[in-house]
Amino acid sequence: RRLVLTGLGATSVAALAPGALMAAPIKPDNASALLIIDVQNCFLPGGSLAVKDGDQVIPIINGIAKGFANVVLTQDWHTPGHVSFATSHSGKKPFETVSLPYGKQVLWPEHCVQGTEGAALSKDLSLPQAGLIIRKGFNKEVDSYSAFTEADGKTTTGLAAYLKARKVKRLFLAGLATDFCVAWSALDARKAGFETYVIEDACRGIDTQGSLAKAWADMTKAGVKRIQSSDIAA
Ligand code: VGL
Ligand code: ZN
Repeated sequence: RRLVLTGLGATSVAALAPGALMAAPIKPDNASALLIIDVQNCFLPGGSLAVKDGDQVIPIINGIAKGFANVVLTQDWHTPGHVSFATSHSGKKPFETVSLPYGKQVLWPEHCVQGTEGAALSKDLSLPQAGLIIRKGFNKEVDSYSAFTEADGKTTTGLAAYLKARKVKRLFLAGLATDFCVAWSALDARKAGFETYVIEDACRGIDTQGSLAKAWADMTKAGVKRIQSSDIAA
């Protein structure tokens, strides 16, 4: 037997109840956590590694966070002379790459140096319930885009164990930058077994040498769910 589906024309779609074709909103529960990546002055307009429109994520993040009991933030936290800085490699300019023992490293302008104003979290974030701030990239010879594992692929920050101890199963990510610290954190969240959502409009990317498209392709392949802040129940 054949099942024949008749097409729904534009008129009949419009006649459906409002919202009938929309997925149910996602409601954060006690097993959900919001992970806010690197909303620090260096990545905001005027900062040394400013992400275009990076400040636009702040009101979106503040809004979403109201629905989450569990909130964790990260802070990029480099030593002076960090290996990820172009100034640490003679003859190299920002956005060029070098080969390091753990692989290819993009070189950046100096940013998020420990204890500086540039490394501070934005004062416009409103996340009073946040329970943990995880610092990363403090090993001078190893970068750490990911909130979970340093770029050597093995040194853990302890974040997965913390979240598991707190019975978190679902992670929602937002912040800066989509194609580096957000993407690497989301990929590691999948590796650690979390159901993982990246809230696209609550992130902004750097997009150097095709990095933004590649990041989304890698995340999609790894089962990361790409959502918008409007998909989360208010
Ligand atoms: C980041 C480049 C260098 C990020 C951190 O937060 O995405 N990007 N350090
Ligand atoms: Zn960094």
